Amino acid sequence: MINLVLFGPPGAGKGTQAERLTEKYNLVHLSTGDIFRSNIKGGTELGKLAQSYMDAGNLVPDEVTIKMLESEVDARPDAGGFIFDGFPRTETQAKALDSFLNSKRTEVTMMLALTVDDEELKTRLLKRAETSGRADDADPKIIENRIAVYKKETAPVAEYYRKQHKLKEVNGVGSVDEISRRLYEAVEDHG
Ligand code: B4P
Repeated sequence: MINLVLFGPPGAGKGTQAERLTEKYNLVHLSTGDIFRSNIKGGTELGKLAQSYMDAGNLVPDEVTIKMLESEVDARPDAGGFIFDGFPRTETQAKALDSFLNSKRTEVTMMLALTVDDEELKTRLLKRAETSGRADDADPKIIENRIAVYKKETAPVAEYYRKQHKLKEVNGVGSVDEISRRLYEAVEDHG
């Protein structure tokens, strides 16, 4: 079983690359951002709770996010492996994921961390705002906040996996195909 954590700042291309990795390695793709957005669209209680955090560019509280992720994993007992896209985003989430997967006698295989500079992130997100309809993409101040939250709360998660010798950093600047190739190499290098 292979379980990949796809990591990186907002707009690094996690969603874009997760689709390709999912297909290539026959994994189940779980994007916490997508799950929250579909709950917002469906008007569920979870969506109502998540919306104010997301629109402001803040993280949804750990307790809610962890519970949601675990029930998504539990709903797919036949999965051959997962790609966690946008999760974990805090050290508390990372620890919860470890103990949850351990209880299922599996573990995170590796974290693939996309590195992209701040200017490129802002350009990509503002461009996406033209078509995404996402409030968190449209306002440069909210984008700044998302990047700041990433640096303060999320970036330390990479160190958590580095200590476990599971961190692979991949240059996230270039064409989508080039980046996919770098990611496949990183996965296959692991053996
Ligand atoms: P996410 O949905 O995870 O979104 P993201 O950080 O915006 O984006 P991603 O990196 O996937 O970008 P994409 O591929 O689309 O999170 C949104 C919010 O949800 C968070 O702020 C938070 O509030 C909440 N949330 C989610 N998970 C949570 C958690 N675990 N805990 C708490 N809260 C959580 O790429 C961006 C753009 O770049 C696209 O337009 C794409 O076309 C373009 N692009 C991609 N690759 C490119 C390339 N190589 N070159 C040029 N452009 C490229």
